[in-house]
Amino acid sequence: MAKFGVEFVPSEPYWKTTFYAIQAEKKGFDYLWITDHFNNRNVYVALTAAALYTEKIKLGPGVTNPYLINPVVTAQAIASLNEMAPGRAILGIGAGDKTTLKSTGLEMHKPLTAVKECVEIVRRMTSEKSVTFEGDIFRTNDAKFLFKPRTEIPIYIGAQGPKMLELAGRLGDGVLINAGHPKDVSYAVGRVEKGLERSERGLADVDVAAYTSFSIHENLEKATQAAVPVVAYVAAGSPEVVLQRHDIDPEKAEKISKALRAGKWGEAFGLVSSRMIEAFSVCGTPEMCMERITQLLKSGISQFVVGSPIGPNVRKAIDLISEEIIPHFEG
Ligand code: F42
Repeated sequence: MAKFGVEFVPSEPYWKTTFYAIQAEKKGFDYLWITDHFNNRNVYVALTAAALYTEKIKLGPGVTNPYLINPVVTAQAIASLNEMAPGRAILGIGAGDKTTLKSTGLEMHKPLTAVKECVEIVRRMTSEKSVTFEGDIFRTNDAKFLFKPRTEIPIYIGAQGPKMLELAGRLGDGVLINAGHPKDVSYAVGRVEKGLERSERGLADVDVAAYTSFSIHENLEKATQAAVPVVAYVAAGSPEVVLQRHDIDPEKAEKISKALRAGKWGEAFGLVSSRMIEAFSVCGTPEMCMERITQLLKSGISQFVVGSPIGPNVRKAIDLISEEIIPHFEG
């Protein structure tokens, strides 16, 4: 049985994200992920509001990073959330978005090491009385909480590059793969499996999530129009190897990137091709989305996350997913 997650970007007022969270829980979603970028609303405030108005959905940042937020503060925040929503907190950690980090003056120094040390510090802070840690990047000296955290908070690693995917397999309770095409997801699952070998675990021991750009509507054209802006950003930011995997001309992606940087939205969005939509989103009518999810499940995922934009109208899209998609994959 597939698990379903939903991702919200806290770019809208808190009451709206909370409303969507309540709706998602009622409509059968198992996981709620909120993205973390300093230039949007604060992720833990959004999660706290959602926690107060929900009862069973699991919820957490998808994903925070060790550069902007020190691991002990991440441990404190997630332990506090887990007190407010007992046993429901989940934690997504990744390297962080390069562009946003740059604008804060932070360098993404040794991302693999930073993520690995962050995972260890969070795990130890939420399970041990006092933590002394000597890492390459982080250190703690007899760090302890003055409250007792509930333990066992699952940690998911947000990963794209081959080494980070392996690290996720080696260390994570789960992995958030930022892709929605079977070619990318199969590749990623292969790397996760490599990491799993080193931890003497198998694929069934971790929750492998496809964290997708998703857009659903009964009318294909409307679903596609909603997906275009997100796909423009993904295409512009994709490494050449990924563009090649989908037969996308890197020059075209570079043109989109240039237009986005210049704020020429019309030009950028006009350059998005149907091949890019197919490669970088799960988009279309309920039947089309169902077919893609079936393929992704065959690639080895255990959780399917519907991410931004979700559809031309988020509330209606959540209804449509719960009526047409989730029941199809239950049981
Ligand atoms: N980023 C955010 O800032 N906010 C979000 O809400 C968010 C959500 C999200 C969800 C799922 C997901 O998969 C990613 C998400 N991201 C989000 C993006 C995430 O933070 C990363 O930017 C993204 O996953 C890309 O990182 P990556 O996993 O591809 O790792 C990068 C940094 C990388 O270069 N990886 C290489 C690899 O092969 O995996 C490793 C490079 C390497 O080996 N580095 C060495 C080391 O020790 O780290 C040393 C290099 C040196 O400095 O000498």
